[in-house]
Amino acid sequence: MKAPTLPYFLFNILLLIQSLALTTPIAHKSASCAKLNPRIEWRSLSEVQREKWISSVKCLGSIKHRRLSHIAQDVLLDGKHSIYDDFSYAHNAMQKSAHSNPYFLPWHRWFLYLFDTATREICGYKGPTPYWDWSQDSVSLLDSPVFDSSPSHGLGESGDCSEDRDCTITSGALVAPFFSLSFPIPHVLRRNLSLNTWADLGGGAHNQTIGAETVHNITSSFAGDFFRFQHKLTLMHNHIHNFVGGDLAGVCPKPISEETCEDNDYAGYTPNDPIFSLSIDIISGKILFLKILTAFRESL
Ligand SMILES: [Cu+2]
Repeated sequence: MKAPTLPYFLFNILLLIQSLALTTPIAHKSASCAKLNPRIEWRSLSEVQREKWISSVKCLGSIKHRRLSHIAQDVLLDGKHSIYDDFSYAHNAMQKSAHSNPYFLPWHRWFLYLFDTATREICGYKGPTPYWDWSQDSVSLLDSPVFDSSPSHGLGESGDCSEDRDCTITSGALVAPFFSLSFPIPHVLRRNLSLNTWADLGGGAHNQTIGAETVHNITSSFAGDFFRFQHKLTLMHNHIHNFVGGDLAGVCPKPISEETCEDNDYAGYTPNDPIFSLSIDIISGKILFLKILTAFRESL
């Protein structure tokens, strides 16, 4: 395990992403990349590969550091925050400026690149970069193999939402005390799988709104209108957050009231759930990102 040098620079790097994404000219290189990290859909990974990836995530969560070096007023943190927490912190800090606008795709792509790099350079992960193609599960989302209860290679099922349990997960490899989170307050991972209809997110239950047909409609129906395309794409991705619920939906841990959560802009700690990097990858990652951009460019 190497020294955790990345977190001290991570936040500033993420803040720079917006300007870099749109101001850096695209270099047209003909040379091919020296090394490509394959992206593999979660269900195509072996159990050993899943376990190794989850272990690298837990490794990032186990490395605590004293402070972020360049946060506002140079506030000292209490030494209980981990490298994993840094990613949630950075995402929340960028909640308003990297969402619902053209920065959404490039910023998240870069965010995932940094996260993937951290698993490799800090925690020695050497396997493929996993993603979750949720459109494959749209007919039966609750049965997705992503929600596996295995204590070694499973990401866990829905949480226990009975009174005072706050939808804490009780199965899989990410249960306490093996994985814990710091933002907005210390807590364990929470999930609340739900197929509720979210009319404001485009209508229909979650499992009806993230299928291949929706993906096709979004990529082919808004020729010449980037902003409507952007809007619909954002709505589709919101369905994944809200279907999984809990941390991935930006719901604050119970001791924090909904009002306080909203007033303090705590809703952006969604990378608290490692499913974040799997689910956002279909949008900003190689597969759907290229598919969407290609379809959109061709429609212009
Ligand atoms: Cu985001």
